[in-house]
Amino acid sequence: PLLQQIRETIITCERCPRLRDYCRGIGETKRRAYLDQTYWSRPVPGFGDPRARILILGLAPGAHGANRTGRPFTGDGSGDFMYPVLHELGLASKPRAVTRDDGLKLRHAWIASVVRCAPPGDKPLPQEIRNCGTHLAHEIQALPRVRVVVCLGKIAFDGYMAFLLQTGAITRKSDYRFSHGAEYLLPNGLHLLATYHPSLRNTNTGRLNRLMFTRIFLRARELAGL
Ligand code: DU
Repeated sequence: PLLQQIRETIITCERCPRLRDYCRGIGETKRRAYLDQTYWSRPVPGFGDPRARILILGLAPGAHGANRTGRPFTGDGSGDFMYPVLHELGLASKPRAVTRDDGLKLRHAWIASVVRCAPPGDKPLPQEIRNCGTHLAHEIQALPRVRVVVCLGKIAFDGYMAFLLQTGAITRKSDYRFSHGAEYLLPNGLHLLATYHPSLRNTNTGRLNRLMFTRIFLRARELAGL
């Protein structure tokens, strides 16, 4: 009920006019392969297991991924890389995420992003990250069992650091530096893990391969006591 309420609040959010205009615009022009589809084009709530111990945090919805389907990492190359790994480790019920009603379920995990609207050039403004922080705060408050946060990519990591600073959970961002495999224990007891982002730009070039990504989630499971 609480998570359902938060979901509604996120979906109907209009706090960032620039992002709302941009997302609606994407849904009007579309990508050729998806011309027959109605894009979600609204802010994207997190999804997963309400008892999640692992929070997986991206930066923002993909323009033709989550902004199209309405569920994080669903229907784009990043999700096609990530979900098979989550499935292999028992964190997802299926290896593929296609639509928001494909029946996929997460176990022990919740997937969300620092910003809930697709931003132009994948670059949200600092004010937009601050605006969106309340949505993340609400979801985290409603997920009391989370012990580990996995940040997908440097921009998500920096965004989460900005969020932690804003909420007073940390006092200095400079104590936390992004690198693939970086691991921190936050003052509030949460473990923080960083990985390269599973975007095609990283996975097609071999900067991030499946084994590297799998190892991050093996560690997340371990830190979560799973
Ligand atoms: O049917 P429901 O329990 O209200 O789930 C709603 C939503 O959450 C659906 O997208 C499945 C997902 N979910 C999940 O991924 N893992 C769970 O353990 C429970 C629900």
